[in-house]
Amino acid sequence: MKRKEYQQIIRPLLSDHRYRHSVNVAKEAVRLAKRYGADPEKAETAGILHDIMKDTGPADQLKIMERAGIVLTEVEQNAPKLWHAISGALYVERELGVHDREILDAIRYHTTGRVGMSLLERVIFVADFTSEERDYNGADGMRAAANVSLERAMLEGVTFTLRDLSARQKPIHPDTLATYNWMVLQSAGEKLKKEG
Ligand code: DGI
Ligand code: FE
Ligand code: FE
Repeated sequence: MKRKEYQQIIRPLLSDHRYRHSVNVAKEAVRLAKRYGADPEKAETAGILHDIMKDTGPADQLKIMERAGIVLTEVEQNAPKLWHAISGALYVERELGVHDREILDAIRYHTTGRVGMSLLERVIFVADFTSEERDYNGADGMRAAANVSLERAMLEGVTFTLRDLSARQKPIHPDTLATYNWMVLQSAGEKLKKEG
């Protein structure tokens, strides 16, 4: 399926704002994919579909996860913002017939990240922070980081998320913490190499 068809599929599922965000993330994902050597076509597909379940109600999302036999951890049960990544990947696989594991994982892990993320997963994770309409405090800093390296931007992004979540005393998913540690340790290792 091509971009136009996917756009038509997500359009009725999303608010105007979320639809525009999805189109922008796809565009930014293609740019990053070309810059860093990921597959631009897969980046476009994953970008356009990454938030497909974002505006679907919690009950319907739970149904999708239940039907797939997914058992949520206690943290996940208490972090409904994480559900759209899980239900989204399932929906894209089961309802849209996308079987490309790389695309499905880029959707599945776009919110928390995870250790050992593939290039495509990194591209979508970062594009979600740097898409055109994003105007949070520090958005331009994130865009600058994304032009240095995907890893730099991931570290900035996950640091931002952890700061925000802990300030609001929200539960933090183990994958979010692990992504942070992974990126911090990698960045420390690089510093040592440079100094060495
Ligand atoms: O769907 P988007 O808004 O484009 O972006 P996203 O999928 O990265 O979702 C961001 C939201 O997810 C934001 O409100 C913070 C939340 N989030 C990310 N990681 C965690 C989390 N929420 C909890 N409780 N725990 C996490 O580890
Ligand atoms: Fe999302
Ligand atoms: Fe998003």
